[in-house]
Amino acid sequence: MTYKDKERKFKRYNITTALPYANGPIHIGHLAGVYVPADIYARYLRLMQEDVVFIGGSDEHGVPITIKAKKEGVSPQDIVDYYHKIIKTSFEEFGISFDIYSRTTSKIHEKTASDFFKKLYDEGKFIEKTSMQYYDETSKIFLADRYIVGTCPLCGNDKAYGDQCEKCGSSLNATDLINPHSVLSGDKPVLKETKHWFLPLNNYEDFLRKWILEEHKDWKINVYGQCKSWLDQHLEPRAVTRDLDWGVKVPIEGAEGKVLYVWFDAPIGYISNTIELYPNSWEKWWKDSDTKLVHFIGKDNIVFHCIIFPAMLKAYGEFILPENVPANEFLNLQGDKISTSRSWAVWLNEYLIDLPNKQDVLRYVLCANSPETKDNDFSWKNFQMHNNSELVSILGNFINRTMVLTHKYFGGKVPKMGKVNEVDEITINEIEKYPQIIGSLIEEYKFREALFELMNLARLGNKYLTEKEPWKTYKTDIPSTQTSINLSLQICANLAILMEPFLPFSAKKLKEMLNLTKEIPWFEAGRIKILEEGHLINKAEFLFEQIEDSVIENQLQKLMDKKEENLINNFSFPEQKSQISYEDFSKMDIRVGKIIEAEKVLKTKKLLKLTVDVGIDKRTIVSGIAEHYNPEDIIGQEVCVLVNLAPRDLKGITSQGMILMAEDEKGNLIFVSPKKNISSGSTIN
Ligand code: B3M
Ligand code: ZN
Repeated sequence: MTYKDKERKFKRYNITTALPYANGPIHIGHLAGVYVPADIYARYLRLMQEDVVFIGGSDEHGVPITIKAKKEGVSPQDIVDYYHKIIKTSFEEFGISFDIYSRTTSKIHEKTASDFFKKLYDEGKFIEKTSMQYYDETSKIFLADRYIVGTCPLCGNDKAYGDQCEKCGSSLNATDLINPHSVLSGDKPVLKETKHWFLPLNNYEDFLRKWILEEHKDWKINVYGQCKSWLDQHLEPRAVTRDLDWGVKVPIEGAEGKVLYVWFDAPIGYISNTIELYPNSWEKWWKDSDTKLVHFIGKDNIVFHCIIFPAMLKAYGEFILPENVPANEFLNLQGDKISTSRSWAVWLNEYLIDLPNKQDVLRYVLCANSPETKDNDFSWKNFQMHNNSELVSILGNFINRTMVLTHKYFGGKVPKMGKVNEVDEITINEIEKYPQIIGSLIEEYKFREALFELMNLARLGNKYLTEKEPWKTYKTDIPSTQTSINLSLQICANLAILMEPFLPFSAKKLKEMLNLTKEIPWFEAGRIKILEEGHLINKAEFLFEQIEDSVIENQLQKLMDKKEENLINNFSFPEQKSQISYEDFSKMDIRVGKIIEAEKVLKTKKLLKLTVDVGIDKRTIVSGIAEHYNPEDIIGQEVCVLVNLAPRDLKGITSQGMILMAEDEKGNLIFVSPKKNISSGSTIN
C-alpha cells in the first residue's frame, strides 16, 4: 500500500485560522503561532489531492478597534479598511494560501451572524439578565470594560482597566475600581441598569466534558490541559451581547444600541467566509460528518474555540465540531514578549523591505522555532544561523552542486542510471521513506519535526554525493558517475515536491531550475524516476544566500531604536501627587553629600551599595542605579540625600537614606547635584 492509499477517515478538510484583529499589522508571532503551521497543513493536503478549504479573514469588531479609531480621530470602519488591506497583502506576500481571506464587516457575515443569534434566541437557548453597568452620561454610552479606568484595589495602579489591571495582572470587575472614570469623557460614570443575553455554557458542560476529555485525549497537551482546567472550574453563563455601537447589531426588539459580543460573532466568521466562497455548497464543509474541521489558533484563543464556539454550534444543531484545535504557544522576540503596544515586534510588511524575497527564510526559521508545545524565542542571530548553516550550507549547497555537476559532466541532461552499488541501494531505500515520514508528522501537527525530516533528505543527498565523489569517478568510471548524478537529481526533484508546504517560493524556483513543469502529488515523491533520462534541466542558481552580520546588526539596532522611540512616544510623566502641607515638606532633611565608595550588590541587577559623606556622618546607602552607572565612575559625585528617611534593609544591607535621582522620559536616571561645589552636609530647603 503506497502512502496515497492509506486509510482516510475524512473526505474533505475544512481548515480555519484565527481571524486577526484589523487594528494593526501582522507580526512574526502571528505567523509562527497560527498561519505558517496552517499553511503547511493546507498545502500538504492539497498535494495529497485531498479536498481542502482554507479559511482566513479579518476580525473587525471589538473594543480595541473603537479605541484605536477614537485615538486617531477616525471611524472604526476607516481603521479596519486600512489594516484589512495591509494584513491581506502580508499573508499573500508570505504565501499563506487561503482559499478566501474575507472580513467580519462583510454583509454576508452580518447576515450569517445575526441569523445565527436569532435562531438561538427564537429557540430560547439564551437567558436574559439585567445587570448594573457603568454609563457615561456625558457621552451617553454604556462603557465597555476598556473604556473605564481607575485605581486597582490590589496594587494601587491608577491606570487599571475595568476588566484587568495590567500592572499586577489581576482580572477585575469594573465596579472593583477605585475612583473609576470614563476614557471617553473623563467623567465619573454612573451605574445604570442594562439587559443582555447570555449563553448558558453550564448547560453544555457535560457534553463538552465528554466530547473533549473523553473523545479528544489526542489533542495537544497544552490545549487539552487548558480545556480541562476550564471545565473543572465549571462553566458559567456568558454574555453574548454588548452595549456598543460598533459590531453586528442584535437582531431583536428591545436591543437597540446593542451588538453581538465580538467573540460570539468572530468564529461565525469562519462560516460566513465559507458561504462567501461557496454560496451553493458551503454546507458540506460545516455539516457533513465526513468533513474534518481543524482550527489553527494561538493559546489565548483556546477557550473560545474549544468551549464557547462548540457550545454555540451544539446549541444551533446541524453543525460538525472541530476534530482538532492544534493551538500553539507564544513566540517571544529577543527574549522579550512580542508587544504591539510597545512596538516590540518584527512586522511582516517591514521585514520584506529589509529582506526582500526572503519569505521562505522567515517561514523556515519560524517553523524551526515554532512554539508548538511551549513558548519559544525568535532571535536575529538564530535567524542568521538557520539561514547560513542550514538553508545555504545544506539544502542550497546540495542542489547547486548537483546541478553544476550535471551541466559540467552531462550537458545539463539527466544521465541514465549506470552501475548501481550498495551505497546507491541504501540511498534509494532511504529516499522512498520520506513522503510518509514527513507526511505523518504534518498530519500530527508536528511541523518542526516534519521540517527537520525534510532537511534530513537534503543531508542524505550531501552524504551520498560525498561518498560517491562523482568529481573523481568521472575520469575513471562513467557508469558510476551516471548513477550518482541521476540519483542526486532525483533527490532534488523529491525535495522540490516535499519542501513546497514549508518553502513554497523556493520549491517553485527549484522546479523551474529542474524544468519540472508538471504538478507532482505528494504520494508520487519517494520515487527515483521523477526526472526521466535525457530530461534537460535549466541553469543552476543559488536558492539561498548568506545573510551577513551587518544585516542582523541593522535589525537589532532597528528594534532598539523603536523600543526607545516607543518609550518616549508612550511616556507620560506621572501626574502630580496629592497635595502636602509646608509642615509635611519641612519634615524632610535633605543634605548635599559626596559618594566616597561604590560597589555592586551581589545577585542583584539594579542595586549599588554606596558610602556617602553627608557632612554630619559617613553612611551606607543602597541605591537602584546599577543599570545606569558603573561604581568606579561615580566616586566623588556630589549628590542630594534625604538623610532622615527611616533605615531600610535591602538584600541584607541597612540603607540609611535616599539619593535623589531625576528620571527622564527614556527612563534614564540622572543625579541631582548642586551647580557649584559646596560642602557636604549643606542643607537643602
Ligand atoms: N481576533 C485574534 C486574537 O485574539 C482574534 C481571533 C478571532 S478567531 C475567530 O488575537
Ligand atoms: Zn493591580
